[in-house]
This record gives sequence, C-alpha cells and structure tokens, in this order.
Amino acid sequence: MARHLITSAIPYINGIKHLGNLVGSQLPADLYARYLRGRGHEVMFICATDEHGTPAELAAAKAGKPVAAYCAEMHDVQAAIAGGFRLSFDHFGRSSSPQNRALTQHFAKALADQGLIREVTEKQMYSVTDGRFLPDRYIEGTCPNCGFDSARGDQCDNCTKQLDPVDLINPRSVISGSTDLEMRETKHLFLRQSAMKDKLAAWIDSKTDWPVLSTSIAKKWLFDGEGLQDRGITRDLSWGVPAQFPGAPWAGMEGKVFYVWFDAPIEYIAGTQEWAEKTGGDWARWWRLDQGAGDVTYTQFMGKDNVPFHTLSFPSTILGSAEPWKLVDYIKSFNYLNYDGGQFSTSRGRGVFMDQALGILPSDYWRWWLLSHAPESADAEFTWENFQASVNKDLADVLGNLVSRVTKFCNSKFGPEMPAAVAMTERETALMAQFRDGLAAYEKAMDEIHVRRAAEELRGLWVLGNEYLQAAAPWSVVKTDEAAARGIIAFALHLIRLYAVLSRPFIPDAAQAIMTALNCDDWSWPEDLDAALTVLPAGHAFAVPENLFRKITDEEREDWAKRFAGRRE
Ligand code: B3M
Ligand code: ZN
Repeated sequence: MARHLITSAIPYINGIKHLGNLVGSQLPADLYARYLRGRGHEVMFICATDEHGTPAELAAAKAGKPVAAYCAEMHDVQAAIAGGFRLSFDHFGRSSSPQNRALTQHFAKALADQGLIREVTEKQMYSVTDGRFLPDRYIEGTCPNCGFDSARGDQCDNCTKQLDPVDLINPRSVISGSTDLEMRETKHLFLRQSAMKDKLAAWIDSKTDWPVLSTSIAKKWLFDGEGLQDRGITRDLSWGVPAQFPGAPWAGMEGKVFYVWFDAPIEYIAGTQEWAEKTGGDWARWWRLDQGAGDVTYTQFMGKDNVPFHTLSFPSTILGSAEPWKLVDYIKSFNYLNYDGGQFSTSRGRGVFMDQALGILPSDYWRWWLLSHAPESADAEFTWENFQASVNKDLADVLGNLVSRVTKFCNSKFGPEMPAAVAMTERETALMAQFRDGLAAYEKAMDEIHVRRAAEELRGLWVLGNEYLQAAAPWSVVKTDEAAARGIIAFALHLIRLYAVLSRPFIPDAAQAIMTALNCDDWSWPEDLDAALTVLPAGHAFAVPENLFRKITDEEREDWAKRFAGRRE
C-alpha cells in the first residue's frame, strides 16, 4: 500500500465551469484518486476554490455583492456541483482560508530569507477614469505574442503566454472601457525566478516520464527569448492575502496583496491543513519531508494554460523556501475540449456548463463521455452526435444491457438468487485468459494515467462479457442442461460484480447500483481473478436493478444542441 497525494487545479470562484474545464483537471484527478483507493492505496485528494485576485473582484462587482460574501456563496455552489459529479475530494477548500493566508505569508518570508525577493518600484497601469491601478484582468488588449485581441493583463488565453499589463497593445480598462491610462509609480515584490533557473531546469530535465505537454511548456518559458523572468508577486488590490503583515521583512506594502497565482497553489497545502483541522488528521505527513512525506507520490492535474505556474512559479516557491516541502512528482496536463465546431464560451453561454449538464442527465453519462474522450494528446471536441452514440452504445447497449439480461434471465428462470457454480468449461477458461490480459492493460493505462486508453480497455472488458453471454447462450442451454445454464449465469453474475469494481472510477453511481442490486459490499480489487469468481455464494439473494442507463433519443439530441448553442451576447 502506497501513499498518493493528488491535487486538481483549483477553479476560479467566478461562476460555474463548463465541461471543458471539468475534464481538464477535476474529473481525471477524481478518476485517478478513485482508482488508487480502489486498489487499496492511501489517498489524499485536495481541491478548492481559487478566490483571490481580479477574477473574484470583477465577478463580485458584476453580481453587485461584497467580494467576501460572493466568494462564500459561490464556494457552496461549486461544492454542490462537484458533489453532483461525484468528485471525491477529501477536502474542497477555499484559498481565502486563514490557513492559506498564514502559509502564503510564511512562504513569502522564507523566500525573502533566502534572498529571493526583490522590492521594485515600477510603473504600473493606472486608470485616471477609474481612479485606480489596473492589475491583471482589470486590463485587456492585444497580445504582443500572437495578436489575440482580448488578451488579459496576466495571461493570453489564446497562446498561454504569461503577460504583464504593460505588454498589452491598445490596452483598455475592463471596469470602464477607458483608454485614458497612464503609468504611475508603485512598489511591488518580485520573486527572483531567474535565480532559480538552473535548479528548475535540472528538475524538469529529470522528469523524463512526464507528458510532453507538461515539459515542453515548461522548457519554453525557461529557455525561449530572454529565459525565465522574475515575477511580480504582489498587486494593488484590496482582496487577497495582505502583503504587509506582522514580521514581514519589508515595509510600505500596506494596501497591497499577493498575486493570486502566488497564493493559489499554496492552497494545495493549506487545503490539506483545512482538512486536518476538520478531521483531526495529520497534514504534515503529506507535505513535510521531515515529517513522513518522503514516501508520498504527488500527482497534479491541470489544463495546459496552468502548466507554467506549476512547473516554474510554484516550484520556485517550494524550492526557493529551502524548507523540506514535498514537490510534485508527476504533472498530468490536458489540452482543450472544444464545443461543437467552436470553443466553449463562458461569456456567450456557449456549450454545456456543469450545472446544466446535471440538469439533463445523471453524472455518469457525462463522466463516461468526457473521460473516454479526454483531450490528452490533442484538443478534443464535444459533439452531440458523438455523445449520443457513445452513451447509447457503450453504456446502454454494452454494459447496461449485459447487467439487465443476466439478472433478468436468472430471476425469471431460477429466481432472485445466485445459482450454484459449475466447473469452468473451455469457454470460461478462454474468457478468463482474455479478461486477465484486458485487466492488466486496464491497470497499466490507469497506473500511467492514460485516461482515454483506460476507458477503451474498460470498454473492452465489458464487450468480453457480452460476447461471452452471447456465445454461451444460457437461454438455449437451459432447455437441455439446467445445471450448465445455472453455471453460466453464476459466472456472468460474478463478471457483473467485477464490472462494478473496475468501472467505479469512471461511473461510480452505476457501479453502486450494480452492487446494491447484487446485495454485495465487497469492493475489493480482483488482484486474484480466480478468487474474485467465488465472492458470491450459491443462494445469495440479489435484485434485478432498474435500467442502468437509458438511451438518448434523436429528439433530445437536437433539442439540446439548439439549447446550448449560445444565448447570451
Ligand atoms: N484558478 C486557473 C483555472 O481555474 C486557476 C488555477 C489555479 S491552480 C493553483 O483554470
Ligand atoms: Zn497570445
């Protein structure tokens, strides 16, 4: 039994995420956490809402609410939706927690103690019309790197380049639209990432097993152009972790806060502290190398736009502190999911958002489609045709149908209890050999976090069961050899239990429905496949489950396609 720390990128507090966001971090992280738990490992799975910075302030202003109240409300909304998707976080924290405030200030001080913080008086964009500085998202303009016309002050959404507001061409205020901007002097703290460059490069170079998407983005920012730049880690904002605090090794930072991307990843640790406070657990054995975290394997999940911050900025914080913190072991990053010939768009309401998805179908349908089409090696696209085909075929025709046929047949012919097993024939032995190979391939894909491949392998296992049932044809055999027919059904019912165990990381509700029907609570992973075929004794009562999955009709598909095509302008 190993110990696995898993974090998902923490979603911004401003609004409900779309399915592309979900499949880019939280959902695959949940898949992996569930799989590792299923195999008996000890897992700590942390996520949170990212509540600071300009995204939160702007959204609260738009909603006409004080930012703290807005965040509290939206945290609960996001937590409820995460629950709806069965995201199995050990804790879903808040980056505005007292734990994160203390820890963020602690890291800033530790970095200063190592000589890695510079105080810089610089000129920043000031909006005369708005009477304030315009950090990050308060300003938009044209990206100097790719020409995208709605690049934000902190990052271009189109090419992922990290930006400074002053880099933007034709900048404008997001608050008022004003272009009456001037440069005014203000003091900020800079993290001397440039001093960390060699250490970071050596560390990235040692990660030969990471997805190329993760290492290539890191290397780009390390080496392209002028190489890794120092980054301003404070902002002229009021909402956030105060940059001036008792014991701070600098003065004159009143009224400023740390940059949201400085404190957000620290929330992975602080979130674990929040968990510890809630449960009485020990957070340090997950994060402190001097307190037992040496044997922890730490995996992070995120979309590609978050990679620079996790391969460079956050490791600079951790390594630069010179304290024994746990560093990430593996970064699993994702490309983008597009929506029906274009992009998901939050502002235009284009595509399916998490709350809407749950309003039309249960979470397993979405989980299955999203994970089996995860944008791993390239961007992927959601289409309603594909969604319908995949749900109807994989879930309804293959898995659902098998469960229903076997349980119904048994119930009507022999009654609602496990028939007695008989000695395996060649057919079962052959099936088991194939199953064993398929299971090994499934486990390998899951161990390596190849999400699409894992889904394919799992589906392959479902198909094997269907083919077996078709070929064994207990409905014919029963006419001449009832004991043999009972044996086939006993074997098939055990396969169904295996499907519940193996499919649980993908479709937890259906897995539970199967187990409930089988009247079984033994979720143990089939480390010994032969033993797994004897779990349910003869005479064990079961129930015929409701239809596990229903089919999506053409009418629904057309209706939904219209409904989610984009409505707000
Ligand atoms: N909140 C960006 C995002 O939601 C950001 C991730 C933070 S991870 C520490 O995509
Ligand atoms: Zn760009």
